[in-house]
Amino acid sequence: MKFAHLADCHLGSWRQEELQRLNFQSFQKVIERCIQERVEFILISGDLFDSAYPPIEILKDSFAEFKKVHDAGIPVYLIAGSHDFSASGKTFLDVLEKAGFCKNVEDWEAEEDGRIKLKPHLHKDIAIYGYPGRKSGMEIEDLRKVYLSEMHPFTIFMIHTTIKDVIGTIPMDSIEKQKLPLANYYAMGHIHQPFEARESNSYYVYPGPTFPNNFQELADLNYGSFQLFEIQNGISRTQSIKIPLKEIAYVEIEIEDGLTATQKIIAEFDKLNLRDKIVLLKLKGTLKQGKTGDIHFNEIEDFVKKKEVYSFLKNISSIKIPESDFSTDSFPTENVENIERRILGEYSQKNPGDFTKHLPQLMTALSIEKNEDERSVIFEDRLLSELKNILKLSEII
Ligand SMILES: [Mn+2]
Repeated sequence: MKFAHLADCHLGSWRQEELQRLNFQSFQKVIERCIQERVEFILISGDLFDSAYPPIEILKDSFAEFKKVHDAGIPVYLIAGSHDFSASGKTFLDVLEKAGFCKNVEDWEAEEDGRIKLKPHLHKDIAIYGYPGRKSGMEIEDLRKVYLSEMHPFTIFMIHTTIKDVIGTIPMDSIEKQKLPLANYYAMGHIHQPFEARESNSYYVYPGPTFPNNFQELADLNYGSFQLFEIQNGISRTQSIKIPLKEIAYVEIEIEDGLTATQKIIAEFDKLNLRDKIVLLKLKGTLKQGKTGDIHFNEIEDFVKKKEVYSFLKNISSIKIPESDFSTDSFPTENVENIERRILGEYSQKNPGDFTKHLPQLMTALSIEKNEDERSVIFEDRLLSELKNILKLSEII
């Protein structure tokens, strides 16, 4: 018995066209490899798409890949992640399932005593259970109440969440793996980093994203990956498979002067062979003179283009400016999500009440955009049903 486990494909996530393409190619390679390896089935542990309503182009290409898997006779079992989840329960994963290209294995029942009973999907004598991810780690509370309805010779539990072992000391919501119901293989997603642990008869696996999703992940992981699991003559083993596509050139430069930084960076790049590589420029240091605005990034971009780079990304978030010079046009050192979370936290403290707990979900729901070609009524319906769900209103005018 052999199966493949992937997660966090985030199809449609990159803004840069060439990285978007690479993200998809990496997914294609994974699918190709799964077919070559003649796996018995494929597990996708959430965040297949970067949003619940991916762009048409991405859908078109994704469906073509799922068709290949389908024609090869390989079933795909999946759950929604924190990105392709929607409170209304309507996502493109449903469309994929209706087309017969996958089976969403989330199946549960809330019981009167507050416990959540999961029901398996059976693949021969293998039981596959699944519980979806939620925005902002909201699935963690639920997972503490979850139990599996039946015992099977081999049990797989698909979840999109954070287990404590993987984050170490980082203060972040997580669940202890001992709190999860007993299974043989925990097919996990959400943490964008390959991770594998074995304890007696259980494997805990994060396969890592099928392609890195941002500057830092490109720097840390270089490539995408997925996991293969095999049992042969009673012996089980797992293997992380890397998908190398383009070489990464990570260049860290310390600058002190915004006015001369452009030349310094270009001189540094001039020494390197950057051809067909993904170039990651990380700037750090404290500016004693000039501003980050004085760095001519367009000049730098023109230069690396001449060196035929595949893609060029920069990160200036580690540059410090002396405090006296601090002005509002400086760059943000904190990401938007963190700022929002902090402001919401402060607001909730000043305004205690039941409503505030809905705010993070409401903000996410209200940030959805009308799709191109989507009729306004349908968009409104989609929006309202999300809101109704969050606020648990059965009637809304
Ligand atoms: Mn993810």
